[in-house]
Amino acid sequence: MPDSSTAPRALRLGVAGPVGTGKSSLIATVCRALATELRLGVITNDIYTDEDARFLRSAGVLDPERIRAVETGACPHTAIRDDITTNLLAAEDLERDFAPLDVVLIESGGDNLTATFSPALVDAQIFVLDVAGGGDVARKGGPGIARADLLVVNKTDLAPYVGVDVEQMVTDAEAAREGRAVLALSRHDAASVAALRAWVLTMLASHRGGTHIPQDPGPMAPHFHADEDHPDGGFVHSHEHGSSDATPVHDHSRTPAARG
Ligand SMILES: Nc1nc2c(ncn2[C@@H]2O[C@H](COP(=O)(O)OP(=O)(O)OP(=O)(O)O)[C@@H](O)[C@H]2O)c(=O)[nH]1
Ligand SMILES: [Mg+2]
Repeated sequence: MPDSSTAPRALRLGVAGPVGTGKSSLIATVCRALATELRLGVITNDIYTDEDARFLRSAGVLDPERIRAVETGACPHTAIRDDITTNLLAAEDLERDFAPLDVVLIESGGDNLTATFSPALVDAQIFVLDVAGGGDVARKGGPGIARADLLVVNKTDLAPYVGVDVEQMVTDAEAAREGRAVLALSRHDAASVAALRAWVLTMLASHRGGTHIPQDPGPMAPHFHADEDHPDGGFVHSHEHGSSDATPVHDHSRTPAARG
């Protein structure tokens, strides 16, 4: 591994995916696998609480002070894609307070299939699905499934209980991703944890070597936000990005409730 003292800054690695697919657990697994050889930090994003940060602190996988919570107060993608200021400041604070860090893992609040990180916030991103969400999810597409740097099909140990064919799910995911990496993972399967660890180390080496170029998985589709303060009870909200770090354009056009 190259000397990290010459690295410009830590690799910022985003972890996104639907609610409950195992993002916090994956981060705990990465910390457990790498905390003795790498200097790590973690930032969690929750809408209303610091639940994920508390879970990770209690998992005892990292010095609790290296785990910081950002309370987004809004739907999670807002803070990881549209206005990344709070997360960027949290990452910079963490990197300064514990300099030098090798990797900062940033967990998105659990959202739906559409939320991805801005490449202005993270250098690389993992999108997490789980078998319990159904074997067909990998075929449903979306920017994270199609173009995250790594797609994880998580909780493979549960596959027999939910009637999912993991191999088929991985094959479907690979087809949706045009050859980008897919990893079937279970925290109970040591070989899969070793593969995840190896992927992180390879990404870190590419980041340090300057050969990894952060990719934008793409914008999300216009979608509905429930908002009880709004007279119509909700609004449609679209995100248009001319470039990765351009000022986002928001279209909060009022509309009767229609789920997206
Ligand atoms: N069987 C099994 N359960 C897992 C695995 N990974 C995570 N879980 C469980 O899945 C549930 C959700 O895990 P979390 O890590 O909290 O998921 P998350 O994506 O961070 O959830 P949110 O932050 O709320 O969106 C917990 O009960 C975990 O114990 C796994 O590999 N196998
Ligand atoms: Mg979590």
